[in-house]
Amino acid sequence: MEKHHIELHNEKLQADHQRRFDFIVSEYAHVEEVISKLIKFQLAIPSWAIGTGGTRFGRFSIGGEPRNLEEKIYDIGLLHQLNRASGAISLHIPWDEINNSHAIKALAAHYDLHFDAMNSNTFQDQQGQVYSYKFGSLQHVNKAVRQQAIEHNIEVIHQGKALGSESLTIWLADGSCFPGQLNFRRAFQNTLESLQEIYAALPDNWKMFIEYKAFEPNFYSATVGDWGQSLLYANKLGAKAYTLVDLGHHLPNANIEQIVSLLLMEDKLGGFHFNDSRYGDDDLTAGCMKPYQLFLIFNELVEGMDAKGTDHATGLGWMIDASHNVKDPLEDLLQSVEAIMLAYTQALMVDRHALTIAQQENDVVRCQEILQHAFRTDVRAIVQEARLRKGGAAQPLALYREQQIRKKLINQRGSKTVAIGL
Ligand SMILES: [Mn+2]
Repeated sequence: MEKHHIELHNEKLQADHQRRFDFIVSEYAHVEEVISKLIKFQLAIPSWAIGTGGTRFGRFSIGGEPRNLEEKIYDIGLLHQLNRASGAISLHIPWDEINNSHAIKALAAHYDLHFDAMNSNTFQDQQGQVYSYKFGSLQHVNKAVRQQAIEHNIEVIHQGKALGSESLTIWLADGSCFPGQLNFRRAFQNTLESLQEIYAALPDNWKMFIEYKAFEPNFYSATVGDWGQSLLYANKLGAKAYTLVDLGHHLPNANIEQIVSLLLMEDKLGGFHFNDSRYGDDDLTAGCMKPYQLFLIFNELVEGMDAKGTDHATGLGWMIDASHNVKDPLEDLLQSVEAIMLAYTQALMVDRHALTIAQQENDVVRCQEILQHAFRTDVRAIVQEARLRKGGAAQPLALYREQQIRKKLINQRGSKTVAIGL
């Protein structure tokens, strides 16, 4: 998008914004401090989120979807230009085909994007693959299958190194569908041994993220099924291994904010996947169902990171992991980023000193008042001000629609394109 479109859009909305921003500044003393943190905070967009997702029942293309990695980078660059908070891309191998890593790296840099965690895939069989992952990959009873999955992960590290990525996320579909199918202990030990071989290939400055998920595609046991199992692997592997929390990967009503707090205490929270859900791994837009939970999670993230002196922007890997069937994926991502920035801002505005005193005094009512006061504060003008100072659009979604971006993408790429991925 040309710069003057953003400038014109911002000029039109400036007076209205200034009035709302001045009001919040008059109410809160620390707005500038909050803005300086928002300016640095960036979310990674996964390459698979910019096409329409599907379900096992079908997929409905919106048209104009990216046909290759270059077009995915272009789309994420556009998001970043609009909100200046989507400055990273997370690739998935083999869904993303990297033919020339030098050129890909240069293209991303042109859009001010860097490469976040690399994602491996041993949950599907690829064409020409020797062994099948039908009964698992890193856990498999046959060492040859495990070896194939180990080598794939090491190959993903090599590809990531060439792009300047510094982390590998491993999510396994491994587990069992029926009682008796697996020896749980042997499956764990096989998985651990396989992870150890991958860990040995990690460069010194890299992190390994072990993502857990309670169920699906296996429905009886998952070999990395919860944060306890992930933490067991991470502790046994070493200092470069961390647990990754995906909001949709828990059993219903799990207290995710408590999980986050304890993982931070143990220096073992490595990364985060944002999405929202009502039932399971629904992969809906962040904050669309349970915005209060998102705020409570951010409240623990901020409290836990500050207790350790962790830099909010760089201490953890922040990524959106959502993909569904019915919205324009770029509009959906603009909504997710906005929801995350709002929850983060509200968490930054919690009166932490007052909360500590109220906790010490067992003043339960006051504790709730303090949290809900922050949650009920309209912080949209603060997020908008941070975005404007970074050169973004006052209202990214409104400008995206004004400029009829989807229509232009369909004209360029066609109405029947389907992005590679799920
Ligand atoms: Mn995930």
